[in-house]
Amino acid sequence: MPASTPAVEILQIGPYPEWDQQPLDAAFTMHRYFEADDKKGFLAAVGSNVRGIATRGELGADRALIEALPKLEVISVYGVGYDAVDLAACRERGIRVTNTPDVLTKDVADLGVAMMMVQSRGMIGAEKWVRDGSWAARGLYPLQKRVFGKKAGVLGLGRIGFEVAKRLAGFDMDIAYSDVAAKDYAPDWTFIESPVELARHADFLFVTLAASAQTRHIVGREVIDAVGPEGMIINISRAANIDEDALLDALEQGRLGSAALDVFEGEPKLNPRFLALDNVLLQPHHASGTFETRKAMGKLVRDNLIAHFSGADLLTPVL
Ligand code: 8YV
Repeated sequence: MPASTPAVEILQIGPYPEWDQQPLDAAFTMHRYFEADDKKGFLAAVGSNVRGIATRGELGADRALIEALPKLEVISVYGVGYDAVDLAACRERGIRVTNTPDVLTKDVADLGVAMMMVQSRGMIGAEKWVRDGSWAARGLYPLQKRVFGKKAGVLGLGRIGFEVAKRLAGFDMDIAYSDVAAKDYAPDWTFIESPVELARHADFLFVTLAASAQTRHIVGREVIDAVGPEGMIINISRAANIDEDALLDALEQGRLGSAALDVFEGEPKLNPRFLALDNVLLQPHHASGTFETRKAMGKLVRDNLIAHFSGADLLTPVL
């Protein structure tokens, strides 16, 4: 495989770390869409020669963008989720799509479990309690909720859900999961088909589903109420899997105990109602955000593009 194909023009939808940007710039002619103030004008100027898109999971590529690129052949996603890429538009034109599965699975699971621990044990408030002198002035920090031995529900036992459940087993939890069918690789965990029934079982409900039109708002009012005032919902998938208004209502009214969220509708802006709540832990969509994983993701984005333009098999094709 040639190490560089600088004549190939790629539209870059979002920024990458320097260690990814440099090799991309060496291998291709990169057009930085995210830096253009006038996006339409930018596309009009460079779009006709663009043969590839390098994007990020949450940014994807919509139909309008795809249609503005008549020579587009491949979209390489920096992320496992490709829900923001218009796959129908890609299929119509035979455009290939790649993502970065596997390399991020364990980091994402780690963060989900860490969010459960931090929120359940009140660690953010406890840290403040130490720093602002409350410990000395006001005494002992209020007691918090136990994690070990509780009931967990994993909604979506794919790669990430499986790693979450494996970790929860280390906390002696009673683990159940929901998916389209029972998984033979999960003989020790209980299959509960209905998300509402799973939520009823769970003290901690992990949302680990790949997002699609079918899973939109799968966690709606009924599921949220089934988790209930003592329970917690942890979302490390996509915001669209949860009905955010229903979640906010339940958190505000105490119908749901708490939530720990890494993803938000309209991120990086988020609904200001979240900021007024103290029963929610907010993270800036960084479940895959470790040096090790992001380097592996960047390499896969690059290697998929290089494979495509040198006629080799794609490493991690979606389409
Ligand atoms: C990344 C993600 O944070 O894998 C995904 O689908 O959303 C995340 O890993 C994101 O794609 C980086 O921009």
